[in-house]
Amino acid sequence: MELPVIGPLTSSERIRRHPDNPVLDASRVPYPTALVFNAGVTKFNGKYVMIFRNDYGSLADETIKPHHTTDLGIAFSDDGIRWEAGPRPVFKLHDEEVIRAYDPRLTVIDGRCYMCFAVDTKHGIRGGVAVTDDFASFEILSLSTPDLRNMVLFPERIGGKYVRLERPFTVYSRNGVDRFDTWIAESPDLVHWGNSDLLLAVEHVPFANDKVGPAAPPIKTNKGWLTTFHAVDLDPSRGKNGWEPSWKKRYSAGIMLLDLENPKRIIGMSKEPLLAPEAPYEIVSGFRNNVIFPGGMVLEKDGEVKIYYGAADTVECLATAHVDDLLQLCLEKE
Ligand code: BMA
Repeated sequence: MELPVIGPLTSSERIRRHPDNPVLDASRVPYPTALVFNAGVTKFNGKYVMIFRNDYGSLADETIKPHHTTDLGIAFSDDGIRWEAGPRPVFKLHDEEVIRAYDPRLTVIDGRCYMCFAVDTKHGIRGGVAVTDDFASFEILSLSTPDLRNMVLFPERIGGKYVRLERPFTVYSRNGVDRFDTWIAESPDLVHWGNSDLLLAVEHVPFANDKVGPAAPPIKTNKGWLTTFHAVDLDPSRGKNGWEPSWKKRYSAGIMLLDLENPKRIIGMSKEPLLAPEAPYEIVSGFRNNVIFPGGMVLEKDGEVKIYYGAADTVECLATAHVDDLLQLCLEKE
């Protein structure tokens, strides 16, 4: 299959990277870690909470490479900008069958904090949903069949059902290559998931040629559910770009608006990336450069939206925009 080449990409003018970026990195975590990124962030009982992916492998030791040794750490903040990491990781899955859990996404529903996460197992990648009230103990409610990941929950039931976005890995039916799309599913109890539908396909997004999937969990606005997505383009001519021998992908963030009552309906989507890799911490000296992966979105009372994102699979960053500007991006015609 011929890959359409996606040229240079730039970020929207409606969003600003925070001057304190990265807001969290390995140097500010009080235990050994190599990469701190792809965090889920929410507000819970008046505090900002972040659960981040902690890849603690060593670059020097081939047997414990980062991206292979992962647990989840926690950080708290009073203002969403200055973060303090907790003394130890809070979540880890690893046994004979399970390799690791990663890429947490947090959503508060009816006063409880739910966490979606990906699980690499020896028999495929599974999507998990857990719940916690204290960020110390987590009850796992469900694990999907493989291959599925990047699940995010909506912050309330819609038509009586819990709803999530997800990204199955449809390798066989998509000619054996990455061509992964965003799907939407619902559940009566967060355990049984079904009524699945395709929501957003790669070919609908002008800045993707490889995969599009959920990013941060949606936020509610008076015009609809506002949600980011990750959009990946692959260029086989790209070579070494980071610490790995070869990295040919670029991850950007897009934004779209879904109908409040029927989130299977996309009201609008920006045809341009919201955030494309441009800042030094996104494009140089990372594990995988050119990766932006939002995992948390907080709507403040004054209309500011904080978007937290992993940069270069190495650090955690923050960008801000006004909610009206984000809605306009989704609604304006080209
Ligand atoms: C995916 C996942 C993400 C990561 C991305 C870019 O396969 O591992 O966690 O951010 O690749 O490396």
